[in-house]
Amino acid sequence: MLKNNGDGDASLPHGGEVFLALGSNKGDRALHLRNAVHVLNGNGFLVRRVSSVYETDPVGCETGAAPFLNCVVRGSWNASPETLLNLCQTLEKESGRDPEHSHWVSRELDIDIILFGDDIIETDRLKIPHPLAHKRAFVMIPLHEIAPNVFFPNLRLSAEELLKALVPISGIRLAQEIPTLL
Ligand code: PH2
Ligand code: MG
Ligand code: MG
Repeated sequence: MLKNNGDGDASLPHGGEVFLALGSNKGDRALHLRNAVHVLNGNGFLVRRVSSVYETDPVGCETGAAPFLNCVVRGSWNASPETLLNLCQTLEKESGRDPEHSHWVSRELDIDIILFGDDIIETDRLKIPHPLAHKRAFVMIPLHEIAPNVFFPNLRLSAEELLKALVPISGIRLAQEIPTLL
């Protein structure tokens, strides 16, 4: 069986590689992302790699929404995807995000689980691989930057192959003024 273990820990049941997409378009965007990386790392999510930070035009948000900062974080997690989701949601709330938010409005912090090893999960709370990830340049460009060969088990394609299918790409640029988050 194919394992998304890249240079991760193959002894973990899910192949060891978890990818999170982080986004912020409200408040001190860089601070929200930086804080999220550090708090994740201190709470059982071993951060191995963080992509560059990209500034991206909002997709599908309210009119006049500010641009996002987006990045992708690669790491390992040795508990269930549900407990990782709980941690992500706690972090989102702690950063000031309105818990009643709709999916498509501006937010201080959004953390989406993109890939959880080779797992395919479809529950009310969790859909992994994230069902829209492969259509979003603000996910696929940073993902491809740090893991071009990572495999989407549902689509049976790599990040590289999926990114190629996304052209033309617009509304995304390197956020030059943001120092690396790790
Ligand atoms: N997240 C959304 C909706 N739209 N647009 C950009 N550019 N970046 C995001 O992270 C983003 C978005 C819902 O999660
Ligand atoms: Mg999201
Ligand atoms: Mg989300």
